[in-house]
Amino acid sequence: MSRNDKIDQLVETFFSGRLTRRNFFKQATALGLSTAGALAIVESVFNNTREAYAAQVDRSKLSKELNVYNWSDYIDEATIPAFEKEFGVKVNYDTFEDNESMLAKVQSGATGYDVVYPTGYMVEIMMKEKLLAPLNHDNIPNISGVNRALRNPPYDPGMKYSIPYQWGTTGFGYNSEKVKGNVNSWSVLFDPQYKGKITILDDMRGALCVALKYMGYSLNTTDKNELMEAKQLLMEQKPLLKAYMSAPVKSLLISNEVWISELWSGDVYMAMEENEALVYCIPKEGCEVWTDNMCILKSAPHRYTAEVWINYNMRPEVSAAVSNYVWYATPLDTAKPLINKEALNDPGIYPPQEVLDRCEFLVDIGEATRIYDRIWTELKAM
Ligand code: N2P
Repeated sequence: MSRNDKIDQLVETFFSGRLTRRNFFKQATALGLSTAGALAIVESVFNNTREAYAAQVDRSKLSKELNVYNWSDYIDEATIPAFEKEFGVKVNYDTFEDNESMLAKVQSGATGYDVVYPTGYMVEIMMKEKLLAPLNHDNIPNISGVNRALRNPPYDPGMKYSIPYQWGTTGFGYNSEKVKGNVNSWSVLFDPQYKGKITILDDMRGALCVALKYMGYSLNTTDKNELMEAKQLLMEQKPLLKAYMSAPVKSLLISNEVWISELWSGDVYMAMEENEALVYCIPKEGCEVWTDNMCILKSAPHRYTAEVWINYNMRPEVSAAVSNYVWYATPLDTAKPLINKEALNDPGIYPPQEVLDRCEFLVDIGEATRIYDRIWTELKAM
């Protein structure tokens, strides 16, 4: 094989996700390429694919508008304006704070939403409820960039109804100037000396996770006794809490009003940009690891445009810009070369395997949802 063929093969292997960035550069060097040379090749592949993707869109089939329903603080500032400009589609963008309220809104009907962003276990629930439309992969060629480990999630093997958007973990953020000692356990969220300075996610599964993992149980348990123990623990904890609070807690962490918050990795990193004392912790007992996904509702009025939107969001530079802005991890191998080094090398954002091994994905807990619901309602009413 000629050197050029070898380089072609190397680039192809890299873009199919079968090679880490590091090994790509190592092998490129072995083939006599400089780092700059290897980068230039990567960039030219991006440019070619960018043009190819753009050419594939049948503009006559695009709708004038698209209705997107995503988590708050979960997109780059340029994502929407650049899409609107390139395709001439107006994006109506709404946000939510947790899976259950998103589901309730969708179930209430007539939302007009096209694209929604459920977490893995919620994809499973929405599939069972027949709320999602199958995706036409022909219109989403960038799907080839999805990391191999994420292509066949148990809730939707083959990504028939969902495509990973970003992934991360749900540990906690804390203020290292106020919370002293070796902080590495959920136990600080139950420590009376931090009374009034602690928050838990305002989210049924998220709140139960804290107690279940702290006690060494699975965060998917359906065992009544374990759930009652978790409830007891959360009831004892409630007087220590400032509030159950999700995304909005970032401003309280930044102003030092709250010192310890169960929160999603990237949201903690966003707060860290404004307050250097903040640290993100994946507790030693483990926590939730998740993917959030792009899905199209069965009731979507603009299915084709929705697929074009999803494909656009999977362009390497678009996905990487989101990750670089919100500090979550990209599921796309094709986007990884464009991710900030600082983030890529941060074990809080891209945790090593031995840390991920302590974490669990949420799954739909079926009938037991009623027990969770009841516990959550009681806790909130306390
Ligand atoms: C984005 C929140 C991500 C949510 N701000 C966790 N699934």
